[in-house]
Amino acid sequence: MTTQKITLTIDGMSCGHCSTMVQRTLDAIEGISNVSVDLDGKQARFDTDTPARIETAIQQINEAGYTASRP
Ligand SMILES: [Cu+2]
Repeated sequence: MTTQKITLTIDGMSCGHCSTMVQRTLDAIEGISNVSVDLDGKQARFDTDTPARIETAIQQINEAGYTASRP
């Protein structure tokens, strides 16, 4: 399988706590690796070789109280 580098736009993060929450949410999803969250840039990046995990990531971030979308 091919590893894809994914970038999501994350709205609603206002402090380090928020970016930590998004980081932990993504780290907890199986099939996602190399997570990094950019608070100022309003972005989260990760690698996955399972395209379905992108939707999982968006859903979990939204459930955590932020708004994720693909740019
Ligand atoms: Cu916050």
